[in-house]
Amino acid sequence: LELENDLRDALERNALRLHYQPTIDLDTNEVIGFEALVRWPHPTRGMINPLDFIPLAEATGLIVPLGKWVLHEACRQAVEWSTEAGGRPLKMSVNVSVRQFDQTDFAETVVAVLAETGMSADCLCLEMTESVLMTDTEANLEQLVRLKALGLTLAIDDFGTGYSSLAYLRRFPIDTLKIDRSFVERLGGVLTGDTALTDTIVRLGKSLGMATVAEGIEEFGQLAALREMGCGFAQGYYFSRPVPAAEAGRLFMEGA
Ligand code: G
Ligand code: G
Ligand code: MN
Ligand code: NA
Repeated sequence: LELENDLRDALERNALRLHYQPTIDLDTNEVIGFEALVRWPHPTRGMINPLDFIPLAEATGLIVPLGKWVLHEACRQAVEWSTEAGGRPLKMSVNVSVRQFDQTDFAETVVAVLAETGMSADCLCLEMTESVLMTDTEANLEQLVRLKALGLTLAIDDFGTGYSSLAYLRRFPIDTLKIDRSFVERLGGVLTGDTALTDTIVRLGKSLGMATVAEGIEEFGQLAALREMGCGFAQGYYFSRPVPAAEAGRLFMEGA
């Protein structure tokens, strides 16, 4: 309860921060954008990892205002960097919880944030886990269709770790598969199947006309294997950890 009050307080005092991890285009090797990842610098407990407060925020409903803050700040920052770079487009990815999708006015919230920040819809990607697709309700589908109609990119995060069937992939207007890092991790492995699963996901994405983003690349060998497979985009410590805004801005200006 104390942590819940602290989090509420941090949100009200604008004390949360975003870190940004670059997304690399594997064709050009350029930084084309970032994934925004929330951080909580706690006054006495130090930096609290999202894994230690997102579940609390979800359980208490705080994720709704918190998620809106993240969306707003990420869009505001994207517009600022893009403007500083002479209008070079920047793709910003934001993680969205099921609890946020469950809000009937979620699409309106997104529209409002785009208007407030001047962010172009086609520069924003919303990442959701397969759990959103597993909640196979009409309301959910309608929500995704409305978001898609705004011109946003919709991505499935941690793809391959949930239970979404291929049928769901056709039913929902998904643009991008983010290949979970557990698959990427095994790319250096020697066991049969270590590369086959990743290869299959990349092919699946291609055949459905979806972009593929590999997560968690840490070694050159993994990068080389993914390039060979034709994976389009990449993130991971090999390129950069999630970094504070000032550093991310420099990475974007340098382009690499
Ligand atoms: O940033 P890593 O640094 O530790 O993130 C851990 C987990 O927290 C990831 O699964 C990531 O998707 C999630 N996460 C990070 N930022 C956000 C956010 O703003 N909203 C939601 N819903 N999840 C987030
Ligand atoms: O679930 P999601 O993909 O949003 O989670 C992003 C999480 O993955 C963040 O915690 C981020 O710090 C972490 N991450 C990003 N790149 C790497 C990597 O190369 N290796 C590892 N181990 N974690 C990574
Ligand atoms: Mn993510
Ligand atoms: Na992920």
